[in-house]
Amino acid sequence: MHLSKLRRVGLLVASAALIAGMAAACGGDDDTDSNGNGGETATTVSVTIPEGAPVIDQDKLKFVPGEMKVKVGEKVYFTNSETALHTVDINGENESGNMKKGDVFTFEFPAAGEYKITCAYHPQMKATIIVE
Ligand SMILES: [Cu+2]
Repeated sequence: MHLSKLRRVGLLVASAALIAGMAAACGGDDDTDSNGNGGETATTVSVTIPEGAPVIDQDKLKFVPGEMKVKVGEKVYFTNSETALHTVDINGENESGNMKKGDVFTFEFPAAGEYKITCAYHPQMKATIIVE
């Protein structure tokens, strides 16, 4: 359990470095990004969070709030308000990739149930989302 968790973090770090390296290698001086996904790794998108939408913020090494109820298919917004790098792992799967300060990750929970939210880097970061 502990071992596999550690390995997972190691893998994430490795793949993040790989992506950063690839982005640097592309450099904008050629047009090799022909796979149709538009070089999304380097893009900053500003997201407007609708009034009243469910938001879980990553701040002071916590998810705030630590528990939330949403409806099936409702879009949940995860934000990072601090300089520490975080992820949104849902039931142990890293869904967000690395989140820097100001990043927003959205997720629509497809089915009712209780979902455990964690961060790959900070084991103390936990939240529960109850989808009904
Ligand atoms: Cu974290």
